[in-house]
Amino acid sequence: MKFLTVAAVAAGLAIAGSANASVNLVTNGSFEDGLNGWTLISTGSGQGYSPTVVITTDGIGRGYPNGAFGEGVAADDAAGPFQDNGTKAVYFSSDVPGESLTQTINLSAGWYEVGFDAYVPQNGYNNPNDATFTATIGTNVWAPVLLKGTSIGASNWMHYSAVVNVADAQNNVPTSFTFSATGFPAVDVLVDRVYIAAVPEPMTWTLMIMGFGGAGAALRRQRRRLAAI
Ligand SMILES: [Ca+2]
Ligand SMILES: [Ca+2]
Repeated sequence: MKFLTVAAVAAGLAIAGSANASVNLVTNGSFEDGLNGWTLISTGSGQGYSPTVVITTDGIGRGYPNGAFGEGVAADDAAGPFQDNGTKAVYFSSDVPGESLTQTINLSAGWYEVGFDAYVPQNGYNNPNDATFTATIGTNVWAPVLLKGTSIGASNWMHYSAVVNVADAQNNVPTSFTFSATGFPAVDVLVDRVYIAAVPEPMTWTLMIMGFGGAGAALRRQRRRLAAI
């Protein structure tokens, strides 16, 4: 049937041309299965320490550890690949550095797009100190994202991504995403839609190696004004 032939060709082009249609190598990057697939490592304790948890992002306010200290958090609506359409996200709120999520991923030599979405709740945004979120793939360390010092703002899902080259074939490369507080108390952050996907080698644009770029500024929702909790 001619119709089916045309449809197959179109699907092939989409896969070749966009990370959006390739495979997410991260297990449970949507956090819809809680922390399954991830190893959580905490390096802090004491006053201001709160364990990283997975909470529901359905807009309904709940107290920690089931919610973001009373603020209803909307589901991740940032633009970008691998939309999960779910209602779970991981929540980092400790004021004591740091908390990291790690999993090992088989990577062959080549180019990869890595990304995640972040959301700073109003209560966390009102905390006086900044915090960072960053990623490492094997020996590659990305410039940390400042959660309060950038345009992410409060109560807004923002997409971050970068393109990275893995020079040598690596098996079971540890891939880590790390939240670090820079003071007490520090900004909180929710993270969702973590992905790593193979992409074609960049040819003509300035490489963004080891540097995140916010890509959702033009698309972000108008900030909601919520009363401080
Ligand atoms: Ca999710
Ligand atoms: Ca905090």
